[in-house]
Amino acid sequence: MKTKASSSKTAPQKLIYLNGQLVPEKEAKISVFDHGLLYGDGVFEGIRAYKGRVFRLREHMQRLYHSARAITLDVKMPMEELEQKVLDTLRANKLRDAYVRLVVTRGTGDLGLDPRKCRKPTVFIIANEITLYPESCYKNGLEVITASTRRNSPQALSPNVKSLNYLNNILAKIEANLGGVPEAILLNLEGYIAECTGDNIFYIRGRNLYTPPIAAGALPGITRECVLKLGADLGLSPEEKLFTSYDLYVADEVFLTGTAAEVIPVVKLDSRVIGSGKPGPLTQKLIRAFRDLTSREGVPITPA
Ligand code: PXG
Repeated sequence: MKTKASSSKTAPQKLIYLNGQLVPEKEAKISVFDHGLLYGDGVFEGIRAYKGRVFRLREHMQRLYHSARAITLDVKMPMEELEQKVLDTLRANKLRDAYVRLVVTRGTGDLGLDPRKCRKPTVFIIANEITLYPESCYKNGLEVITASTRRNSPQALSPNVKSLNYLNNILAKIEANLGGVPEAILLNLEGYIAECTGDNIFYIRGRNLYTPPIAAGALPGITRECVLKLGADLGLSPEEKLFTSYDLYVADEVFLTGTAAEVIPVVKLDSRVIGSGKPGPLTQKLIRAFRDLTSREGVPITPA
């Protein structure tokens, strides 16, 4: 009989796309002089595949190329070609339901921070099985806290840029960990709600659906965009507006959105019960609508 250890030894190694080649995980190495590592100088995307289709692939690629353009990082590959590399990586790993991490760094340079020393970008793609929140979190909702760490100023770095600098988010995540909850809300410097460490935030009051504007310090989430549209389809009035903790405390329903979390209810914030203390009916409708969308739409991994 095979033991767990012996079967994992024989398990095939994951193939990583790295600078033009698919290489076994153990050989997928980058230089200690890579500015992605030395300075967080780079951009990334987190993408999902559902049942053999990549959800909103073009939107993720566009956000990546806009992020790169905004920091004058030349990917040196047309977007359509890199899009194919994402599909190639999924195919090579025989994955149909997956989480894809696509990273472009400034590349290898010297110890100074001048990006001109980095002559070509480092591009890698990891396609992995996805670890999700357990289904019980969707049924019962999450508890979250407000972090004391404030969101970086949008005037210092545009929230549109999904950069490799996640220390601001990680500091808030540490607060969530210390508080024993899975997510933390970040306020911006003015005290308005911005977003969570890896998710956007929404609340519902009556038939109104609110989320902070990008200028408040929120990433223009692709799930956020889908939910604004699905909310309107369900007869809600979606609106981007500035709001504070007060609005969440007295909301009917609160939920988070993100590629990993999808649409997930929040039932407790800073130890206060939100709404009925259970996932609200409209949030449940949005969860179903989003799941329906991900099962219907996407770029096939294997062309028909
Ligand atoms: N805000 C931030 C700061 C994010 O990083 C989102 C919102 C949601 O955006 P999308 O496009 O996914 O709907 C993200 C997404 C993780 C993880 O492990 C999540 C993200 C990035 C890195 C890791 O949950 N981000």
